[in-house]
Amino acid sequence: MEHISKLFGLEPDNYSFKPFGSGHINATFLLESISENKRFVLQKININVFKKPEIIAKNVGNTSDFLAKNHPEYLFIHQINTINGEDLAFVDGEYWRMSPFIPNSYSINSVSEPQMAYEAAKAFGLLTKNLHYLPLEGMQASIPGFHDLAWRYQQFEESLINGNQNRIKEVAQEIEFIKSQRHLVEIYQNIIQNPDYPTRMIHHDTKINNVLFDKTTHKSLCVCDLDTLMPGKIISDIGDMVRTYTCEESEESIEFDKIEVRTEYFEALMNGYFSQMKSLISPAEKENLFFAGPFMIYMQGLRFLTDYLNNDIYYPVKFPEHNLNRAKNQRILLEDFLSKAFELMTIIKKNID
Ligand code: ADP
Ligand code: GN1
Ligand code: MG
Repeated sequence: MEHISKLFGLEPDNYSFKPFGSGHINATFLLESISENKRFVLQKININVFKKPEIIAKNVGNTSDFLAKNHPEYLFIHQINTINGEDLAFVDGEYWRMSPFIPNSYSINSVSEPQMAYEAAKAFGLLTKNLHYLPLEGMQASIPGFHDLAWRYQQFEESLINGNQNRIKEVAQEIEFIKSQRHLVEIYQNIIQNPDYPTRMIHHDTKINNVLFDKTTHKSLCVCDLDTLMPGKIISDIGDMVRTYTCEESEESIEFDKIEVRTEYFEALMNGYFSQMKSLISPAEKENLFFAGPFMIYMQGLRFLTDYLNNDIYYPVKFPEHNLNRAKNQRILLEDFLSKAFELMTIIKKNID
């Protein structure tokens, strides 16, 4: 830590370090000055997941420059360069990046008031709105195939062949559920193959703890966790909001009887998102908005189950059934979402017509 903070121009003796946040992928630390009111967020990039960290730095850097020029009032968490002018510090085979800590901010892991869903969705809508005219040339995928549902399904099928045979036998019901929803992969493929469906700069990880709220007003301040900011489809962002804002419980919960879609939260998130995006959404995007929720809930459940069958090689687990519980949680959420299809479609229509 001492060496890394020096690379970013900070005197280590003047700072305290502590682990921060509850993300699955990177290691995040808060650096707090002992004598001044200065704070920074330092992150070690998980290079098993992000094989080319320089792509993250380029995507975030280009976006930051575009926003500074075209939307200077917009709060975007920029990267702090090292004393050598690089956007990443490379130390002992690991990549580190640093950003300013947004003062007076906090994040949450589940949503307890519709207003929070509204605020968070508004923050992601504003980001997509401000990036509407961002040129995508030179932007690359920081994780190739990240939200490619067909590829994720293929990985699931591979885990059924090469995975833990005992686990495969024990969770036949969960496996059958994933197979029974295979048609979602086809809907996804139709979207991807539709030349009229736009590609935009998309956050790709809009879960609730990636929004920073103001401690005083409780309004959304900005979004964080920009590692997967890359070209993609709007269903990724809308879908992950549906997945994480509409349910009272987070994906970690085993209170399965509480896993359900709260329609008033769904409505609040649609209101928030379309308060920004209504005039910019294309006809092709409008047509497939209902699919966003099932797409992301299904993909997340499928990813958790695949990881369980592969002996937990991707998501950190605290006990053997952890990934299985997460997959069950997402299965129940998807079943509930689909059972409320009519009501949810009516809410979507109200927001875009
Ligand atoms: P992960 O990839 O591990 O999810 P995040 O970038 O989401 O990492 O950071 C973890 C948590 O740290 C976030 O949920 C948020 O609470 C907090 N955080 C991240 N960046 C900032 C920042 N610049 N200012 C304030 N809080 C931040
Ligand atoms: C991971 O890093 P974090 O915790 O924000 C994952 C997302 C999943 C999420 C599920 C790079 O996000 O895709 O939706 O866990 N990120 C990556 O909680 O795989
Ligand atoms: Mg995060």
